[in-house]
Amino acid sequence: MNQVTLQIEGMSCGHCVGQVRNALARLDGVQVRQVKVGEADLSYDPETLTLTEIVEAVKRAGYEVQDAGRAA
Ligand SMILES: [Cu+2]
Repeated sequence: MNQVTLQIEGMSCGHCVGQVRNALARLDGVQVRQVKVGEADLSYDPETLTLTEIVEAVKRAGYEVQDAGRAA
């Protein structure tokens, strides 16, 4: 599993957090670790899906990923 932290633009409240969490949790191969306003920590299986697909899922939920850096 790869760990990644997404910096997400457009989130402002608990509703946004729920939307992003749901969008991520629906993806096969993704384990959501923490979602807060502006940021999502997750693990994903690179053999199941790519980081690009994860970013696209966040976009479809209505938010922009500013940065998808590897977590330390
Ligand atoms: Cu909101």
